[in-house]
Amino acid sequence: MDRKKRKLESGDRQDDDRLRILDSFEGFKVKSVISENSRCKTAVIHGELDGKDAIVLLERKPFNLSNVSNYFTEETGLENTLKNDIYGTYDAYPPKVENAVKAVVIHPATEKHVQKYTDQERYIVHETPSLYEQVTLPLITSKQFSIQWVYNILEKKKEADRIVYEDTDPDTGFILLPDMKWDRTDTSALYLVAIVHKHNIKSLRDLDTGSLPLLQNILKKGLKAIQDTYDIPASKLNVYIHYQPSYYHFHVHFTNVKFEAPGFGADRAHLLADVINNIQLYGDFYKKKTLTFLVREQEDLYMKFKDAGYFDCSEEVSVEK
Ligand code: G7M
Repeated sequence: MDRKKRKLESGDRQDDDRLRILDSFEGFKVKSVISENSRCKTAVIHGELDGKDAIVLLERKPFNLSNVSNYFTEETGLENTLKNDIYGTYDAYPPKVENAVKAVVIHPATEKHVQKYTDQERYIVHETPSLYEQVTLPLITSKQFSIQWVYNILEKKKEADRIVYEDTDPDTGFILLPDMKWDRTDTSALYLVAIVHKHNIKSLRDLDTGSLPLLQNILKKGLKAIQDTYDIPASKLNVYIHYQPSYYHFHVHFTNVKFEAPGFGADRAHLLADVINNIQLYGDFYKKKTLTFLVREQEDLYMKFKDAGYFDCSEEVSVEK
C-alpha cells in the first residue's frame, strides 16, 4: 500500500493527545546527532516535528537468521568495492523487508530527554545513606521523568496486547511485558520488564525485609513466564534492577545473557537474586549500603552532587556528617 494511501486511512491517527502515530518522517527537521555508537550501530537524533522537540533512537537490527535465504536473491543488489584474487567485498542492498532500522521516537521530548540521550562526561558517585537522604531523595521527590507510561501499562490503557504475564496481587503482583527497546522478534536480544502494581517503591533504596515476598514473586513467576512463553530457561537470563533507575516506580529488567544490554554494567545493574540474598542476610542492607552509580554531567543529579561539593573532594563530602 502506498504511503499516501496509508496516511489517509490512518488519518494521522491520534493515539492520544501525546503521541501521533507516524507513517513516515515527513516534516521531521534534524537539529543534531546527540550521540552515536558505531559498535552498537546506534545513533540518537535530536530534531523537531510539528514544531515540538523530538528524539529518535536509531538502531540497526540484527540479521534475520531464520530467513537467511531472503538476503540471497536477485533482489539484493551488490556494488563491488574490492576484488583481489579470490577475495571480493561488496556493499549489499538487501530487500526492504530485511532492511528495517529500529526507530524509537520520543515526541514531544522534554529538555530532560534531550539531556538523557546526549553524549556527555560521566562521573562515578558513591552514594552513602546520608548523601541519599540529603542529595538524591529531595531531587527525586521534587523532579523526575514522568511515569505516566508506567501507569498507562498498569491500568491497561497502553501496551495491554503485549503483556506476557500478569500477577494482579496489589502487594506482590506485577506486569511482565517487552521493554520498548526490544523488537519482540529476536529472542537472543530478549528484553522484558516487570513493573510492580505497588506504587510506593521508588528504587533499590526502598527495599527491605518487607519487600522480599514481592521480589521473590517477580523472580520466580517472571522466570517461569519467560520459560513458558519463549522457551528460555532461567540460566540464560539476567534479572536485575537499575540504580539509579530512569523512572522511580519499581521495575525489574529481564534480558537474554547473550545480549549486551545497555545499563548492565557494574555501575548500574544489581542482580535480583543478589538483592534478595543481601536483604535475607541483612534486612536493612539497602538502607545502609553505599551505592555506586554513574552520573552524566547534564543530569540534575550530577548538578546536585556538584552543588553539594561532592566532586571537590570525592572522599570527604560537605554534606556528610
Ligand atoms: O533505567 P530504568 O531501570 O528506569 O529502565 C526503564 C526501562 O523502561 C528501560 O529499559 C526503557 O527502555 C523501558 N521503557 C521506557 N519507556 C518510556 C517505556 C515504555 O513506554 N514502554 C515500555 N514497554 N518500556 C519502556
